Amino acid sequence: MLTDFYMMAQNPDDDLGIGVKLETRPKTKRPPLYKVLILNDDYTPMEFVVHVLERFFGMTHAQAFELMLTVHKKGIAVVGVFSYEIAETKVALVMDFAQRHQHPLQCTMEKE
Ligand code: TYC
Repeated sequence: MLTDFYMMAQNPDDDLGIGVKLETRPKTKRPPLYKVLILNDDYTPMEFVVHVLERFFGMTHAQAFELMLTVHKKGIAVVGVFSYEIAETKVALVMDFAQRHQHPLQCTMEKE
């Protein structure tokens, strides 16, 4: 919703067709959002994925179990939408946690 006002010369004879743009308010763009996705694999235990979703994405056990099953069946799912910094941190935390437990679970992010 942009509203720009143009002030033209007062005397129509002086009007050279050059408008002076007056900003009504500063332009502020909302920062882009990023989807955090979790991918299926054949080896990570289902309970581990459920635990990850509870621990890092604040889901209840029921929500986490349902989303884990969605990923298991469909291959991929969005687990949340965040600012760049939060998404990056969540991905790093999940990847580190999975690696430390020697599971091949993959977590990634993409611009919305
Ligand atoms: N497919 C895994 C299994 O059968 C479970 C799983 C679900 C793994 C979701 C990763 O993101 C995942 N043990």
